[in-house]
Amino acid sequence: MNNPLLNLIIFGPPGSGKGTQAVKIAQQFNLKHLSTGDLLRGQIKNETKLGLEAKAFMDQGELVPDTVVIGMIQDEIKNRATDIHGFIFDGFPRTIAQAESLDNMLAAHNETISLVLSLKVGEEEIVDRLLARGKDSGRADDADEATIRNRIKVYHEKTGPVEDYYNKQSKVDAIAGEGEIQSITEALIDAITVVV
Ligand code: B4P
Repeated sequence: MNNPLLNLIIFGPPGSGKGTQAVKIAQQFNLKHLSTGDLLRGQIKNETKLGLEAKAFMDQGELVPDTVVIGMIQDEIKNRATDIHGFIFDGFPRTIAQAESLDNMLAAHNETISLVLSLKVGEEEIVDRLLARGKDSGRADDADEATIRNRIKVYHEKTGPVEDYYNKQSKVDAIAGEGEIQSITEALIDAITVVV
């Protein structure tokens, strides 16, 4: 029998370091890094219909409709390479509906979420980081403080409950997300090593 895949979720508010850390974790454990933010920005860059639809939501700091992101993730799971050891989901799921869909998609492949790594970062630190990134990222959603604060509000309203959803399954490990990027990576690797 094949070993079960290692399926991780890196979770946290915007700017908590999800993307930054997911790249390193994916490399360390040979996982496929799936960032819905990156996938959506790719669609915008290629000026697809989906990208045009998503851009209006993203620029305002609002969530893109569930059906759009769920469809994207479904395709990625279906077309996965055979030599990966699992997935690290970054920026997904962001709503309870997305979390339920992800559980169902994985169950269809006899898979499950192994661990949710929840990065804890204070609100003012997040605002500082995103404003700093906005100086050269060209991202409209990082460009002004009002949009960044709206993203944080949307996070509390719609995405925060996703942590409770996985807490009920005893799958969440909270990790301090402030400080040196490398020490946070090491704390994440230690937490993952417990479940591998
Ligand atoms: P994302 O691309 O997921 O945007 P993000 O939350 O800002 O990314 P992330 O949290 O990974 O950034 P990071 O901390 O690494 O989403 C963008 C938008 O897409 C959403 O608002 C939404 O509209 C849409 N979207 C995406 N997924 C969706 C979904 N599932 N459903 C609906 N809509 C969806 O980086 C932040 C900055 O902090 C960087 O500059 C980094 O260098 C810095 N940083 C990281 N760690 C640090 C540390 N320890 N110390 C100092 N700085 C650090």
